[in-house]
Amino acid sequence: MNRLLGKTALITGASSGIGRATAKALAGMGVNLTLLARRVELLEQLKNELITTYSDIVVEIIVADVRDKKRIFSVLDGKNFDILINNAGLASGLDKIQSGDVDDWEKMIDTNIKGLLYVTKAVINSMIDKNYGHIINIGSIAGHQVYPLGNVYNASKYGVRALSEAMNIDLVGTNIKVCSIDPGSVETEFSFVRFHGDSQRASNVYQGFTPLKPEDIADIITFVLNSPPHVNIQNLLVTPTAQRNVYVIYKD
Ligand code: NDP
Ligand code: 8X3
Repeated sequence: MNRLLGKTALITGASSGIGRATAKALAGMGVNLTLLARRVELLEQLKNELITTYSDIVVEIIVADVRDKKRIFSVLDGKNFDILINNAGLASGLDKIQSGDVDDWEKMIDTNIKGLLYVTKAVINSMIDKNYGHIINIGSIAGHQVYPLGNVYNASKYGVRALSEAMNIDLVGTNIKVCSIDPGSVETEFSFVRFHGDSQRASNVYQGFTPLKPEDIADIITFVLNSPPHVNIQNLLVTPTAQRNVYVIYKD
């Protein structure tokens, strides 16, 4: 049964990776989409692809940085969504605290935590008004276990998991559901961004095992969103079969 036909969804970080794959999956379910990210060309390319393939949906793009509080509240003012996918996020650097770059820390905290909060705050009250909505926060296995050099990224994703739990408590008594989907290793631009554009170092991360594909997470997001109204899936930890926790990855 398709419970998503005709719904409206805002996806942050829709220009690549998990967000892009989720846009495609939800378009296939007949969901009208608002795609938000900073890279306009990638958003336009995706929009064109989606409206060519699925003539029955409406696709809008919003070019914005989730860290820009003023712009986020202004571009989302008056908008009304059934679904919010808080996916925009990044790791920047992999260092000890004593050698870490403060600019990297700010990027991660401002995007992964504060950006998620701004976007949520901007749309949650219209969900409450109509007593309907589903919020998916993309956390990480890094929000379940700290790993060497992960420090601030770990903290940001522990924060996302805490906020998902908190939102569920705050929304008790409403029909709005909240789920934190926490992936292990997914092959996207994530490591390229973490290593500041070092493509060799990024591709090494995924050597010797089969990582998750962004489409795997998009399928899971679609399943969670399509659950019956009385079912609230609150947290899913999803790893490649070769990965059993943040440290234990079987590599050939
Ligand atoms: P990608 O780098 O492929 O995608 C990240 C997306 O976030 C891009 O669309 C990027 O768009 C957007 N984004 C980043 N910063 C901002 C910002 N300041 N404002 C608006 N959009 C922004 O990586 P993934 O698809 O892997 O990452 C998606 C989420 O999944 C992240 O939250 C990440 O932490 C999480 N995750 C990833 C895992 C992995 O192994 N890949 C594992 C666990 C969690 P643009 O640059 O155009 O703004
Ligand atoms: C991304 C997965 O293990 O690189 O959140 O932190 S990990």
